Amino acid sequence: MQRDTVVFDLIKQELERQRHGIELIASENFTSLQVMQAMGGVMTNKYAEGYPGRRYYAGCEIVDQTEQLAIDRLKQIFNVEYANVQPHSGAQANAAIALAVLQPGDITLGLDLSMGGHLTHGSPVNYSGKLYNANFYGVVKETGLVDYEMLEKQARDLRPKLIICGASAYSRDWDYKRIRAVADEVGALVWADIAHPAGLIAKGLLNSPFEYCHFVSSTTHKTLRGPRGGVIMMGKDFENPFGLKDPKGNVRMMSSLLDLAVFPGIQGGPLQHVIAAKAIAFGEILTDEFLVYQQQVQKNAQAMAKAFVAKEYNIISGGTDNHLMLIDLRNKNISGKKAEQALVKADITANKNMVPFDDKSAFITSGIRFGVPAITTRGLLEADMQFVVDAIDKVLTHADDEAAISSVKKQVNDFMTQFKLYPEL
Ligand code: DSN
Repeated sequence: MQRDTVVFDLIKQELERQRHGIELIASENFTSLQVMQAMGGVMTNKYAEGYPGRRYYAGCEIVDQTEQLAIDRLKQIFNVEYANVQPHSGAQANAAIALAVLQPGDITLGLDLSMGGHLTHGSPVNYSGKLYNANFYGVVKETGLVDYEMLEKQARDLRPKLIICGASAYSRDWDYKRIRAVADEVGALVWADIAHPAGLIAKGLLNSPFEYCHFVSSTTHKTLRGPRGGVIMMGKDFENPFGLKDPKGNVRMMSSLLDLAVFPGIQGGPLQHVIAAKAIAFGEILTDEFLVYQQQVQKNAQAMAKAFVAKEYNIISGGTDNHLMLIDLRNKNISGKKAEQALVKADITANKNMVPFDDKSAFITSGIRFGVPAITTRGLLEADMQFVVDAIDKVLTHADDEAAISSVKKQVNDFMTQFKLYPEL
């Protein structure tokens, strides 16, 4: 077969884009070379429906070992009893939990998407809002912090079957204990989606949800810095309290119900090349080097937030505990959409984002979200955050000035040459 130079040229262009720019999308990161190599390896050829030791295909002896390694390492990272590493993405992990726990029409309670929540937590445009009776709590307008009183009131009024915590644009830690207390009071199960802060939780830098939340889902490619994918975990397995049944009508332990929900519930063949890459990434997470990385993520986020506040940018909640921050741009007279478009011209990549109580649509938005996991992997330190914030500020205050943006782009490209990315490629 002739080499497809068209596609490989585009892949090369994407590598150059990643090398030259400042990557601030909070959900992105750069995997290690060995994680990428595993994803491009021969395990992509293998069908392995089922789980290690109980597959529907022959020839799974080797992929059984990589999948078991991924499971064992993930359990060790978070000190948990149950892990499923097959979800193809965070959204798939979330769909499997919903399928295992909920019946159509059941009541759920999650953080509103417009307040920092996620599509899969009940948004009307997602299956989670179409199949289930989805309800929401928000954040307090004055503080930007999760409105736990509203959450408790909603829980008592609605008596949901499932309370969902976790967010994609929230810069503070969560009070899982408080959520579990009201869940126990109203007879609800609790699910934490830690897709964003998982790396910080893995290294003990944020509260752990496992003692208080029945289910925990995550992606593996954000702060965990692994391949694109999802996982489901439980601190402790349990016999489900609602008498939930498997497709044959048997009441089962939650671990069995979750496994069945992933396969055959919502997925077919697992991506064994990605699972091998997950196993490698989980091995990396177990090292002390990864602790130093996560500590730097937190330090960089705090340094960046401080530099923005000094320039009178309005960070929701006033700062950050984790790897990201959400900025309300209304006092800067620029929309999130225009800010995103101007920044990308200077090779600074970030995403527009609704802010709590936004008066603009999700396509325009009043806010922008910045995260530091990717630039921290590149090697940027606290002192470098001033350069990054100065560059962003110059672009946002000269958003219609092509010459000014082009001069920032040159500075950005020159600055990033000192931080090597995949020099082997
Ligand atoms: N979790 C979203 C993000 O934070 O970018 C993607 O689904």
